[in-house]
Amino acid sequence: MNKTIIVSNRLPLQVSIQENSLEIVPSVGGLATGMKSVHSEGNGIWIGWSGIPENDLSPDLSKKVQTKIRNEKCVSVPLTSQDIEEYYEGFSNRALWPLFHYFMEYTEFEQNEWDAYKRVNENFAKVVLENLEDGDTVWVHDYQLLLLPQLIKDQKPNTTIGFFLHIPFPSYEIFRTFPWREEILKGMLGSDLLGFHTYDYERHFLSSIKRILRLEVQFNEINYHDRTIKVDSFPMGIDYDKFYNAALEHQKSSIEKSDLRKRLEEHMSEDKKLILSIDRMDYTKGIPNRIKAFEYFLDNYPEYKEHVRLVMLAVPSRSNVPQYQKLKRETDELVGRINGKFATVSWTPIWYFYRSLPFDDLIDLYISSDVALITPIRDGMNLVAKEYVATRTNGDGVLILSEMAGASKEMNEALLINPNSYKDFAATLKRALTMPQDEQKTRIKFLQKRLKRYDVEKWATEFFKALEGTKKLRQGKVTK
Ligand code: GDG
Repeated sequence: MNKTIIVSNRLPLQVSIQENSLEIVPSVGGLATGMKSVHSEGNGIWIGWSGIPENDLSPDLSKKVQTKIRNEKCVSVPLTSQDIEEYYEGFSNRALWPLFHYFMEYTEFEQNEWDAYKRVNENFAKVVLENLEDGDTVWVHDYQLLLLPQLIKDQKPNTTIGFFLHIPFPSYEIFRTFPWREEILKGMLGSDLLGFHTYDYERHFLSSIKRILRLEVQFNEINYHDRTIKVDSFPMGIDYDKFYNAALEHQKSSIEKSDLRKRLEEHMSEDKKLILSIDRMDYTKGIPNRIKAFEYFLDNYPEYKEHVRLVMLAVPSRSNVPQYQKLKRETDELVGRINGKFATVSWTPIWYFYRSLPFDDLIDLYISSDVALITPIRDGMNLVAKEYVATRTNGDGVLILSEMAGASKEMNEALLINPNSYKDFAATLKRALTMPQDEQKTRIKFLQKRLKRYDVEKWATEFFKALEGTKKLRQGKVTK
């Protein structure tokens, strides 16, 4: 029986090793949820890194980890600390991530890191090939594995391969600066279907294909080595019911409120509003911009002093990469400076949490906020914006969303802003804080309807259906 192999940098599980115990906990993130039906069907498997460097494990322990992971229908790709340093923190996060998000000034092109990127993609290919049988389908995820599709196709040309990019694909003018641009594009072209969050990313990719590789592109199909490769956009959704139902549950009067919720509610009244922002601590998310724009707002609309509070959750991320350390320092300083400038004995304008919170706290934050401020400088999609909307079970709440987030393309009823214009930002925040309930409800209703219909499971099945469609196309060609 044919199976599906999902491949991503990290496996959807957490491995924890204590002195005598080895524990594996499946993660419940968006991707894992979306892939559930694909992964659990038949003898499907998921291939990726376990999160533990191989050199930290004795051969015996490594075997035990592998067996336990196998029980979860996963196979781990062994990576050493050096691989992680050069391939993940290095090439993936110091070259590809900033370049694809238009942060040219942060981009570092190091030959040894490119070599490591190739080596690790080959390691992934080896593990995939060991587990691959004729007729299987492979679905590869994200920018850490751009070379993998071609590495598989070279060895097993009949395999159906799909690739989905979770971050933006930049315009040709940006992408052309990349020293290994041909190799990256050819790596991706090992796929039969390439998926992006938005039509714009798809368009940018096709433009690079035409101008760098000089390949023929017809509408959304590329002719390459006698093959036809399909390119399409599949905007990723969320597990809508999970967020909506969790919010309903938290609002039941029979449920004991958490301390966080009680503290948040102390600040809620007719004339006091909570503004929420949640992101990974990443320079693409526009955190310093947001704080400075909030300062501009308080300076220009002083009547809101003591009446609004920004609750800002920044989740630690990639803290070994220098630019992320710099961002953390800058954020700490800005929050300190602005709280120092405006605070009174009874009011602190910014509540800043630098940590990851449990799911239930996240729901409490979502349901307790009057406005969500999601203002990345550049973002592939942004699922937080969608989760906020899903939890508004009473139909109220206002989403302010950056035009630079992929999500803005399908969330027109949000208040869309350019995050670089403080003036626009402040005027929009004022508009959100004074928006009549009826208007809030109309906007949220439209947004919810769309998010419920196109949830993460639908996203995965649509991609998979299109991928299976390419298989039929190829088989048709062979029998003709
Ligand atoms: C990449 C792309 C694209 C956040 N804090 C906590 C927490 N979260 C969860 C949120 C949300 C997820 O993390 C973040 O997803 P985003 O989409 O906002 O951002 P990235 O991590 O940058 O993801 C992005 C995505 O891939 C999917 O393709 O949308 O553009 O950059 O689900 O809820 N969860 C918990 N505690 C926290 O403190 N439990």
